Amino acid sequence: MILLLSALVLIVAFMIFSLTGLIQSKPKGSKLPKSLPSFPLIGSLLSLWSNLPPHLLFLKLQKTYGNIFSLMMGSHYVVVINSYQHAKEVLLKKGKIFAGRPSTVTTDLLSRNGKDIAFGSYCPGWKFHRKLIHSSISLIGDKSAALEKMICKGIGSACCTFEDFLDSPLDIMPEVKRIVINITCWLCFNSKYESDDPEFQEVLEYTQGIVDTVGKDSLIDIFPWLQIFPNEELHTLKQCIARRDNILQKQFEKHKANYSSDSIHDLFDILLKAKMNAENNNNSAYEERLTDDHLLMSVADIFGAGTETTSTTIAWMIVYLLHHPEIQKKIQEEIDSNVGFERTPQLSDKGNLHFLSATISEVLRIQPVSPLLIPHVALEDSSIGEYTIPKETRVIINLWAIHHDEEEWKNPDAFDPGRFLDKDGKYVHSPSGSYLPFGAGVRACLGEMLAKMEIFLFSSWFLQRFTAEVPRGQPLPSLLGKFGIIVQPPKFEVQLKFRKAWKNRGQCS
Ligand code: STR
Repeated sequence: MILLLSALVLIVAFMIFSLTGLIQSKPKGSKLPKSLPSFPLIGSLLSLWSNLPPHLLFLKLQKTYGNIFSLMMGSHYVVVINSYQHAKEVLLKKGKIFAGRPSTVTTDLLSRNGKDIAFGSYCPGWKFHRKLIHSSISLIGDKSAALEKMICKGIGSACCTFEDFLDSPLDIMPEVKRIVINITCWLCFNSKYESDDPEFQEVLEYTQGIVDTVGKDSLIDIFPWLQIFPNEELHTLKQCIARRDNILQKQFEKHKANYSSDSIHDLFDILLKAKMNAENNNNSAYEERLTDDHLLMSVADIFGAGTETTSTTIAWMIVYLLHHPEIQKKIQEEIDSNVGFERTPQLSDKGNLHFLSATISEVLRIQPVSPLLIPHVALEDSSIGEYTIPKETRVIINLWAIHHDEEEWKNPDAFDPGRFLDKDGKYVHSPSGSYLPFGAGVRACLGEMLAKMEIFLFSSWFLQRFTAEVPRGQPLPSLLGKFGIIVQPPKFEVQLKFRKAWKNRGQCS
C-alpha cells in the first residue's frame, strides 16, 4: 500500500515538474528565469488569479520574482520582462529572433490566422508585407501638408460641434473618434463619415466590441478547448468581426471595380497595385502574401489600430488634464504666447510648444495605450541577459513596469510633464531609456508619425479654444483603466468653457 502511494506521489510530482518546465530538457549550464508556481493543465493560473489587471499584477510579482520571470499559461511557457534593458535586447538586439507571434483563438479569428501585420508571425512574406504597408503610409505621410489640412478640417468641425454643447456636460469621445476614424478612412479608402451616418455608428460599436474581447489572455486564449462550451465573449467577437468584414468587403469591391493604375488615391489602391504588379511579374512569393485576405486584414489592422490607439491617448490626456487643471492652464498660456488667437495651431508650431509636447509624452509614459504590447515568440533557441530562452517561448514585455520603473523615473506614479523638459524648459524626447511608448525594432508601431500628428494638433486646437472641467457634482474620472488589448479610461463627461479670446471669433456658423 505504502509503495503504491509513494509511486502515485512520485508520478504526480513528476507530472507537475515536467509540465511546469522545471525539469525541462534544458541544456547543461543553462539558467532559466525564476518561475511562478504552476500545475498540470492549469499552469500558473492560481498565481495569476487576482483583482489587479495583468500589467499591475506582473509589476507586483516583479518584487518577488525579479525583473524577468516565467510562468505557464495553460501549456505555454511564458517569460515576462519588466526592465528596459531586457526589453531592448528582445525588441532591438535580437529583434528578428523574437519577432514571432503566438497563435491564439481570438487573434486568429480577428486576423484570419495571422494574415495581417500586427498578429501575423515573422517570415519573409510578412517582412515584404510590412514593408509595403510602411512605405504606403510614408508615401501618404509625405504629402503631409494635405494630411495636416485633412486632420485640421476634422478637428475644426469637432470643435464646432463642441461649441454647441457649452452649457451641458458632454462626452467628447464620439466626436474625437469621428476625427480619427475619418483620418484613417481618408488614408485607407479616400472617404469619410458624417456623425449621423449609421455606418459610422456601426464602426464605433464593432470596434469597441473587438477591443473588449480580443487578445486579453482570457481563458479561451489560454485553454482553446474551452471553445466547445458556449461563450458569450467569443460570440460577440465573431459578430463584431462579421460586421467589420462586411464594411471592409464593400470598400474593397468598390476599389477593385474603380481601380486604375494611373489614379492611386489611398492605401487600398496602393495594395491593389502591388498585387497586380506581383501577378504581372509572376512573382509567386509576393503573390502568396497579397491574397484578398492579406489585403483586407492589413487594412483592417490599420483601421483598428489607427482609430483606437489615438483616440484612447487623447481620452487619457483629457482625463489627466481634468485631474491637473494647473497643467491645462500652463499649456494654454504656452499656446497663447506662441500661437495667439489670430490663427489656429499648426504642425510647425510644435518646435515652440515644449510644455505641450512634454505633456503628451508624459501621458504616453504614465498610461501606455498597450501596457503589455502584443506578445512576442522566440523563433529559435536564444537568451535574454543571462537566461536561456527555449524556442517557442512567449515573451511578454511589461511596458507598464518599464514606464513606472522607480530607478529610472522619480516618483513614477505622479503625472509630471516636467520630466520631459530640460533645465531651460526645452522638450526632451526621451529623458530615460526606460521609455518605449511605440515599441521598438522590427515590430515597432507603424503609425507613430501619424498618431503624434493627430494628438498634437487635437490638443493644441482644443486647448486654444476650450477649458475642460469636471461637470459640477460629478466625480473626477478614475485613472484606473479598463484592461484589454488596449487600456481605455472609463466613460467620462466634461464641462467645456469657451476661452475668453475665442468668444467673438464666430468661426463656426
Ligand atoms: C482594435 C480594434 C479593431 O477593430 C482592430 C484591431 C486590430 C489592430 C489592433 C487594434 C484592434 C488594437 C491596438 C493594436 C492594433 C495592432 C497594433 C496596436 C493592438 C484590436 C497596438 O499594439 C497598440
